[in-house]
Amino acid sequence: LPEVPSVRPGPTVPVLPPCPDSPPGLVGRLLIEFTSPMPLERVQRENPGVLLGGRYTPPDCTPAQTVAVIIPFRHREHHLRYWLHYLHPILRRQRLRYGIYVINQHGEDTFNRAKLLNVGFLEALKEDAAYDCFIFSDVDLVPMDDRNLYRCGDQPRHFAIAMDKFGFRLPYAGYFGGVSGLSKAQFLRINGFPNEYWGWGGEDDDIFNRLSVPILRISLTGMKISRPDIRIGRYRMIKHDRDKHNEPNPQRFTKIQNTKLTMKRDGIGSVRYQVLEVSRQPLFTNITVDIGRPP
Ligand code: UDH
Repeated sequence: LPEVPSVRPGPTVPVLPPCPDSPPGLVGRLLIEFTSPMPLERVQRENPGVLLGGRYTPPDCTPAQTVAVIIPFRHREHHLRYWLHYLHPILRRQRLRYGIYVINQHGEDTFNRAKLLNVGFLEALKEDAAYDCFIFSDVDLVPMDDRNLYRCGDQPRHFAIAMDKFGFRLPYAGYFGGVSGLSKAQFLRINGFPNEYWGWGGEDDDIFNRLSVPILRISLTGMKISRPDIRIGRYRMIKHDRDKHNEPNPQRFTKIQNTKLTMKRDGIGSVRYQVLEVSRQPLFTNITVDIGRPP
């Protein structure tokens, strides 16, 4: 018979109850504005419970998931301050165990949002293998309702469905931009995101296509995107001009026709990059990365 390991009596650790499905203490609709200046010191002062690197664990319950929030980034420090100011209290009220990862593209070559998101997925997992839910958020999008819960479900989730700039509607049925969430398993099932969309546009449609293609040839097991109620999935976008080095990508229209073919070779399995710096700030982890340039 195998030997039964002896259990040493240790100090008793109080076991917290599971966090409730509907967190108490949510406030619903929020007032969001981007006019008053937002010093980082103020945001830090307002969020003493957030640990170095932007990590947080609810003190009173055990969450079912561990959520990594991944933000594609370059030269948007003033947006990030508003984002942190609004999102930390919201995520806390939502009783999430989470970490914030700002994936900062090094240099001035063409921006590549989806590749940065792939990097964020891998780097967050390197830091904490417990992450099982990934929320991908643009830095300029703030939810107007804290009932829009930043967690993963049995289907991929699109959160930013009613943005002010689109008249609080989906711009088109297959829109998957702005803020989305996938479990680790859902993300891996579609080989992550494309690495080959340089410049603005198309990468979110490619992700939508990846999620929508049948997974098995014989049956329609493509995933079905889940969305919040249109009254709850409302967002304010911080107004800005087009960034330098993120011009609309003229190849995007033809590329999104070919997702079914390209997704097998282009994705999380083929992403190449070099991390230049990981810096744990009080409210987020900054990862500066060289992701190369368009061919
Ligand atoms: N991003 C950066 N830096 C950049 C480019 C993009 O951080 O230089 C990130 C950021 O998280 C941003 C996201 O990528 O929220 C998406 O890029 P975007 O904000 O440029 O895309 P969006 O569709 O705007 O929101 C397009 C330009 C609209 C110009 C309209 C002028 N009236």
